[in-house]
Order: sequence, then structure tokens, then C-alpha cells
Amino acid sequence: MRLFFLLGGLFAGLLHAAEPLTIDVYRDPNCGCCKAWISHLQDNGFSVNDHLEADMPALKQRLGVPPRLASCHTGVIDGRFVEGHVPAADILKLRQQPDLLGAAVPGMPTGSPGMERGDIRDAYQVIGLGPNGDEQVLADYPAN
Ligand SMILES: [Cu+2]
Repeated sequence: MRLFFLLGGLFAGLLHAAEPLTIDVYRDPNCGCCKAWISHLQDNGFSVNDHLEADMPALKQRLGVPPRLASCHTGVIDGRFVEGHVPAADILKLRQQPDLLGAAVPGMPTGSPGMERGDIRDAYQVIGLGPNGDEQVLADYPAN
């Protein structure tokens, strides 16, 4: 009997662990690096709803992405934005900080997920946007 409960608990735990995080991604139909970022998310266990969007600037404005933090594609998870080539691990950091409005990797730094070019990596940061427009660094990736 006790073993039964133990196994039942284990099974429920496995089911929960296997449940993928779902993210909506909006991108221009012609954006190749956007697709590469989507592959990065899928490789890291995310379930991605891929949306083609003709007017990205209008969408970013609607989702509250400040122009200074803008990149190519825009993701939405738990109602918050994930702008640009944000590593999957840092999306998990965003999820742990409910006060933030979103996270962004501004521009398109070489070496960020989806922007790979050999071993080259530019320095870049993942920026969290606070409710008052304040910014905090969620992750710092040095150049190599
Ligand atoms: Cu890009």
C-alpha cells in the first residue's frame, strides 16, 4: 500500500516535470534568426506557438516593449513580453520575478541564442523591465 502511494507520487511528479512551458512568439514571416531562436526554445523544452505578424512595431507597442529594448521577434509568456534573443534559462528567471513586465535582449547581439556565428560572442545583457520603467540586469554575458 505504501509503495503504491510512493509510486503514484513519483508518477505525478514526472507528469508535472514533463509539462512544457508554452510561449507565444510573434515574428515577421521573413525573419530567419527568429526561427533559430524558436528552435533554441524548443530544444530547451518550451512549447512554441509561432505567430506571423506583419506589423511588429505596432505589436511591440501594444505589448509595452520600450523602443530602446526592441529587437526582432517578441515572445509572450504569462502575459509578459520576452523581447529578442533571450536565452531559455533567462526566461525561467523572468518567471521567478512576477514584479517584472518583461525581459529583453535589445538589438541582435552575435552569439546570443539564434544569432550564433561560430564561437564569436558579443557582450550582451538580459534586461528586466520593472513596473516603473526601471531596468535591472537579469543576466550578463561577456564577449569571448
Ligand atoms: Cu533576431
